Amino acid sequence: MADLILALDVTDKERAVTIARACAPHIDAIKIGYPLVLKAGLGIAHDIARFGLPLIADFKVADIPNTNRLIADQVFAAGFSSIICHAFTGRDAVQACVDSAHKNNGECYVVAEMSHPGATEFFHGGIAERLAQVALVCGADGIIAPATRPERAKKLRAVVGEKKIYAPGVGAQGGDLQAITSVVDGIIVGRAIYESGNPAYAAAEFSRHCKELP
Ligand code: NUP
Repeated sequence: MADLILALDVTDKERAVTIARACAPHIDAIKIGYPLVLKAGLGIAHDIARFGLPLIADFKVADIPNTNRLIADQVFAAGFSSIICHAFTGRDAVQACVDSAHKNNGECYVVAEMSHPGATEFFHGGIAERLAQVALVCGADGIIAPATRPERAKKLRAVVGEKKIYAPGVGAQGGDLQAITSVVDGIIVGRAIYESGNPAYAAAEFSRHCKELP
């Protein structure tokens, strides 16, 4: 049993709203990031938030603490409920995001390991585990771990215990839904939903699998 989070990376505003509306009954949260916000503006957050789902800002924030705080404050003022940040910047920088999130009754998720093939270049060899530790020490609400490597998500589960793990990489990136769903708290799916001929149907199918599995 895992949540289904739609990664809404379409860049056309009207299309984004149409897909969000159609998928809303079948999903648990919507994640938007640079592709949509850079095209449609930050105000898109309000347009999407009206569907009543938690809205995750995937800006992978990675700056000095003061700038992280300024970014995070804008994200929450715009109507987002969560923010994703990087942790290689160090504890103080992550803490700034976590503090802004909690001050705004929101959540902060820390990237522990990314899902693409090149992520093994720097995230392996103990680094992802250390980044997950930073998430714990800073009181973050959870981490991002790769659906493309369920065995790595399991290793990171051992580090973060009951903190939430959200996993992107199912569908277009080749991750196996069955293998990851029992390990994490939510799967993040983009193209396999929004590029399908029928996004609402695709979302409903992913959701059915997410909720069926133990
Ligand atoms: O490690 C990560 N991998 C990843 O794909 C961390 C992410 N935040 N993402 C995001 O998840 C990525 O930017 C995209 O928004 C979504 C996956 O989309 P798709 O591959 O299902 O289309």
